[in-house]
Amino acid sequence: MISFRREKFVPLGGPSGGNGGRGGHIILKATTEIHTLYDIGNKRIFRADAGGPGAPSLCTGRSGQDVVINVPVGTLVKDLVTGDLLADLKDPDQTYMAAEGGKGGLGNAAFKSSTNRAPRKCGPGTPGQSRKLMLELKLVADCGLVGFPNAGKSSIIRKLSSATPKVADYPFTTLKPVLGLVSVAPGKSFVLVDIPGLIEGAAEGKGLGHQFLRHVERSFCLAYVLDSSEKDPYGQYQILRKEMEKFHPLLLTKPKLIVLNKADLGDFKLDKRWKKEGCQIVKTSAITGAGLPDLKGEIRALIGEKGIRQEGW
Ligand SMILES: Nc1nc2c(ncn2[C@@H]2O[C@H](COP(=O)(O)OP(=O)(O)OP(=O)(O)O)[C@@H](O)[C@H]2O)c(=O)[nH]1
Ligand SMILES: [Mg+2]
Repeated sequence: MISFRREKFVPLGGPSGGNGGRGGHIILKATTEIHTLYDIGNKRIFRADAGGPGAPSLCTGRSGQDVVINVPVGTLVKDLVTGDLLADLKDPDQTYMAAEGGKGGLGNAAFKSSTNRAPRKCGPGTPGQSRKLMLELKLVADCGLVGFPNAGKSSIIRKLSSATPKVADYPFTTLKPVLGLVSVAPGKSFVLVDIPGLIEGAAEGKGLGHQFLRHVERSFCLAYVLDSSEKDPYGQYQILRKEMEKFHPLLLTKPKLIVLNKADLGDFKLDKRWKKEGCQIVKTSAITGAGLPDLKGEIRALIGEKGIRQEGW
């Protein structure tokens, strides 16, 4: 704004044009209230308001309203063009400045100097930032349930937590990951994640592929859920491990637990190879509930007291 103070009894009042306000920022904020990026996917362009113009009497323009985009905890922010990782929003309430609003221009009062006491110029504001970002969600759970389709992963998470993923007797019932909060003591809990089933060749795109494994990448430990009524659960376990290794070898180094589910379908002899490999085994039945308290206890022990979350997470 270019303006001059004009007032009775104040001759040569001097410049009084205020600066413009800054443009609104676009801010990403991690929240525990949502668990998917679906809503954000529907709206692809986010725009914040421009700042207001400066006004006479040294009034600065109003700032543009910031746009805060809520994203689930565990969202990675990447540059769409280069693919560089810009931020990892893994803590609740963590924020990332996705695009900064432009600065307001200077009013003529800002140009006042001892040699130019009546400047008739003002400065332009700067344009706001515009960026193309890619958001990727990697859920943050303490323990991931992995296994072949139909092994009973969803049935187990239903029994242990209040999550209610669909359970059915056909493969690939679960199509997207489901989080479940398992309480272990008053005010204390851990988070389980149920991901779609894996099959041999998932790394090459068979079944639902293996991209869901990224959701267990950050899990502290893994529970391999196997159908104990199948011919060779140990062989299945080896196949699973191979597929997981193809996704990321570090997955194999996570603390683990073997869950032989569907124990109600008959007594089975435990394969000696489990013992040889030193695998920790829990027999469960998601139908009768047998072994589930043990499973909960074992997962809790794997995670350790430090990893157990206080309520309010
Ligand atoms: N008898 C018996 N049946 C079970 C048990 N656990 C699960 N089932 C049944 O097995 C079928 C598959 O269970 P789900 O929980 O959907 O299996 P899932 O591993 O989540 O399968 P996907 O989502 O397809 O990967 C359902 O018909 C369940 O009722 C169990 O302990 N005993
Ligand atoms: Mg399932």
